[in-house]
Amino acid sequence: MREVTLTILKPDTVARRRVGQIIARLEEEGFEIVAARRIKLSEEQARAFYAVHKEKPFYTSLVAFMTEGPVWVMALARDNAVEHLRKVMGATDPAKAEPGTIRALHGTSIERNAIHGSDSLENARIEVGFFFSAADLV
Ligand code: 3AN
Repeated sequence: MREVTLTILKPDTVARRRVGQIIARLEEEGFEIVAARRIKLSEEQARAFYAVHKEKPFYTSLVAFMTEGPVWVMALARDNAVEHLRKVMGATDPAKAEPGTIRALHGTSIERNAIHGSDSLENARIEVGFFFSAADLV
């Protein structure tokens, strides 16, 4: 089934000029970029986006990292998009991610792990809606 999921190319990816390489990989994997925007998350946006983690010890640091510089937010379409993106991203900790995955290739720590991907279809709908309106998804 064709699904739309949300990815964020995180501040580490933008700062290290890895955006092009990662977009090329996503297109090779069959994703269509149906919306994309470069933004700098406000602290309020980052806190809201990661609200599920607000009790975690890494929450404050995560919000600081996600707001330290610009990111690319993108809506990606493909069959089975949610699960396939998670597979291509690899595990949260780049040191434990399968070789060849985006996090293994481009992540540098469990926090600075290059890319975000929605973890369920329900969350994908919420997260795409966080950044894009229906009219943006062309
Ligand atoms: P994923 O992004 O693989 O779904 P989550 O949802 O558990 O992982 O975590 C959200 C983000 O929080 C991660 N992408 C990473 O940047 C950061 N994070 C997760 N676990 C840790 C941790 N133990 N220490 C620091 N940062 C973490």
